[in-house]
Amino acid sequence: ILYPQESESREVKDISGRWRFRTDNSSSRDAGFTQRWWERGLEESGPVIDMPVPASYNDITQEKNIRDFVGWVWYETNFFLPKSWNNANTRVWLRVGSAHYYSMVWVNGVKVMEHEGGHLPFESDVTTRLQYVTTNRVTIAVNNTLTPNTLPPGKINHYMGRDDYPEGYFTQEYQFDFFNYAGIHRPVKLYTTPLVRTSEIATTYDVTTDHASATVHYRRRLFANYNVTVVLQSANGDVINKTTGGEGDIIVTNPRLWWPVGMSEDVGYLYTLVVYAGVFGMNAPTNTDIYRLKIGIRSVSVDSSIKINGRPFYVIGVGKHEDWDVRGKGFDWSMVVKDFNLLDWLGANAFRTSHYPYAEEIMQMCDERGIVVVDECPAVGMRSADNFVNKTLTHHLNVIGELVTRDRNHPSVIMWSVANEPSSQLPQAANYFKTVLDRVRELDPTRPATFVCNAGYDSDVATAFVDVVCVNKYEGWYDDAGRVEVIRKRLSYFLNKWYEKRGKPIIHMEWGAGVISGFHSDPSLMYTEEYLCDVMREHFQTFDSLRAGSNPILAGEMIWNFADFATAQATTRAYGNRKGLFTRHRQPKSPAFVIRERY
Ligand code: BDP
Repeated sequence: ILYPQESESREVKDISGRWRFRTDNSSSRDAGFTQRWWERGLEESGPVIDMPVPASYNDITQEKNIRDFVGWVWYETNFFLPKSWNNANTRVWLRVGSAHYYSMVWVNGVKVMEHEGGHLPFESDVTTRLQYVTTNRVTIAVNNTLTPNTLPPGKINHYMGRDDYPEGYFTQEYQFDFFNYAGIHRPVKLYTTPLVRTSEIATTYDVTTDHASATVHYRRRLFANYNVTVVLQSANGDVINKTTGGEGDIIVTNPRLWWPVGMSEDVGYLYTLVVYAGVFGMNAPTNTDIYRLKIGIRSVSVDSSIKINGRPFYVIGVGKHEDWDVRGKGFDWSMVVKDFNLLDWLGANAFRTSHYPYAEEIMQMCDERGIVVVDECPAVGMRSADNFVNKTLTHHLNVIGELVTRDRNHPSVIMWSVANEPSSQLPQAANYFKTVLDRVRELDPTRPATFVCNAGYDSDVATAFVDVVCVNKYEGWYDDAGRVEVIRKRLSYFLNKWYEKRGKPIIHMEWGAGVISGFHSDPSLMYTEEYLCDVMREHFQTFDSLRAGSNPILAGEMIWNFADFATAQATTRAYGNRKGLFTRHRQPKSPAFVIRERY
């Protein structure tokens, strides 16, 4: 599923904007289906309100019922199509960048697709469903309900038979620490291709140890009778080399390698692979499909450290969220570019897409700006035994397939993370994670794979199958709260224990402390800006002692979190999670300056 892109053979029409919207408030939440709202149109079947797309719907209105809604919500819009699209050699695709969590889509009253999972794109060929003499209608129903077998998982609590609760009352419970924002989160687009088109491209690279030469291996989904030409161009459009065929190699002598920030002056160099696909034969349509894929040539390996292009790479990064005020998890260019500018200001060289795949546009910016990514599946909050069952596993494997297919060509992605903080001490976690990690390596043998662990080094049973041990620990916060003086000793003991256990490089993936911007005290107290600064200085001492020397065990550090973010309401969360270096409005707290100094 390639990112929709314009070319000589393709046009893109973004139909995001102001859509009509309604929550299904019926007690069974199925009025939309029994009354077939997609047939008559939303306005014909009840009241509608304005809803921006892309955006989470939760914080757009003044209604608590909409913010906290659980169940089906309905979106609808109309669009016209250019007459030029109406010809026998053009296919039109409808593509949703992502919608959380379960989606059904109708075009002009006919169902065209269904998709499970809140963070990855889905598309369908809608050519035969479209009208050119009048307007078209697209209807998207989205359900945010989380169950023990969704990713992330959750549970619906019914209060049936309880005289002390309102009749029919139920709640959505989940064990992950961010608000379950929902709706159409990424742009909805229509795009055209010729009948023959490139639908998938997979690239991998080999770089010689002296960096004098590289081979780009490419594989395009191949059907019979295709005539494929592949041209590799430099960033300024010079032809480097070309070849033909649906699968093959392109040799690059003296390649300009892709480097992350901090490793070279030459950051984020991208080539373009131009893929031309046409059809042989007498009645073949004349036009050729042209798709341009940006690629970066680099290698990733793991031995005693993580290596990019054969050189040790030390991660200095942040955990992030797609989280902004008003729009929730809705894609917004201003927020995205602002965040990259702040990453640059910090000097960070990496982030993890905690705890779900981020927008494709964000991945593209990482490629260009040389920001390394640990690309994570939405498997967060797997805290109970009923999550580790076949039904979840089947979906997990699907998500891995969709994620690898979407992101495998991004040079910025250096590692896959299949989960965050699962209960990896449960006996069934061993086989579960062996299966998902095997799958990700089978689909992509060129990158290391991991999951992020917070089970004890003495109880975890699943990190045996990871390439890099990634651990979360909040020394001075959840552990030894308020006792900064023990951090150095305790952290160093902890990381050494992990190294003894697995003998693999470690990334300290999450650490930090809650800070309410504007709270101050000296000596520091928890929740003040000074407190996190103190916690940081202690961590840095330990980090430096473990990354130096002849046998460094630490491959990186990622502070939690880049910015404050929304969570479910809880007694431990004062208006969301406050561990951000920046406020939710992207203003720095004092610890941000300490990190900037270090990074
Ligand atoms: C970790 C989770 C992360 C939370 C963080 C916290 O991985 O999602 O936000 O703790 O509590 O357990 O701040």
